[in-house]
Amino acid sequence: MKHLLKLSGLMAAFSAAPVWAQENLRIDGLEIIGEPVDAQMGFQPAVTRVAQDIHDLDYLILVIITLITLFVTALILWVAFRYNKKRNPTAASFTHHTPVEIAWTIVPILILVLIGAYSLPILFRQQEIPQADLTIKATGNQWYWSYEYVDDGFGFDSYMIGAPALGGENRKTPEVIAELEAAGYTEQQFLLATDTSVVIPVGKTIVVQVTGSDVIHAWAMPAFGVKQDAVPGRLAETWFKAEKEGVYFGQCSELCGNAHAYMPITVKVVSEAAYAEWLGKAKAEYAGIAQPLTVASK
Ligand SMILES: [Cu+2]
Repeated sequence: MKHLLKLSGLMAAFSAAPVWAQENLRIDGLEIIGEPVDAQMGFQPAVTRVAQDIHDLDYLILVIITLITLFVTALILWVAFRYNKKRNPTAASFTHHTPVEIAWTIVPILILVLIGAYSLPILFRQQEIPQADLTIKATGNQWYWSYEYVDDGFGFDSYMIGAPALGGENRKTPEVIAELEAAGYTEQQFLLATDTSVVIPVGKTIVVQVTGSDVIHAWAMPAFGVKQDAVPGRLAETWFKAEKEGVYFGQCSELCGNAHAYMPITVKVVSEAAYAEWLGKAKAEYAGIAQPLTVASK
């Protein structure tokens, strides 16, 4: 019910004020880096060590599976041509070949050990949460994200610009485009850009505590190599250290209901000075606003 009230309030706000109230918290001049592009073949650019690790692991495994596929295809072709009925009318009748059987057991084990030797350290690096410079709590709701800057005692909700975009029609109306532009985006970023964004300083370790308030959501940011389920009643942690200033887009990545596609995530990675300035304004802007959940201070 609380969410419905919030949603109806938000819709009223949209119709009443096309220019978003967040304008004074805008950070201009940031390059949009983390977004999908037309005809994209690979991943979004990696701006954290973890994301780079994931790309490297993907490349390693791509090489391995390509070699295996070529090898198996060559074997099939060799057998089909060399041992077909015309070229090899009398088929061999043996059923076992011990050296070959040992080889096809040992070689896959070695391949798996090789993959494990690369993937396990990467997995540990993702899962071992370092000391945080900044802790943010992200709560998934149907269908928006709430953020709490737990060190600084404020929080805010983050809705897609143009939400709710349900109904199967193109909801990229002129009003929504105007809102996107007022917030510093283009219509290309419809379905990705949010009214408020998570703002973080560049090169700092950010720990994100992730939970859900109603159903399971997932907080995912491709350019950071981060994807963490938001499970009601549980507090999960993930972390990243973004090395490049810019705007990055992510999506809820756990099917959470009919507006699942309309709860994107926008993160702005900014210089330390710009972050300090934003933090001052954000504290003033959000002071006194009812917090989505109790704020724990460190
Ligand atoms: Cu979802």
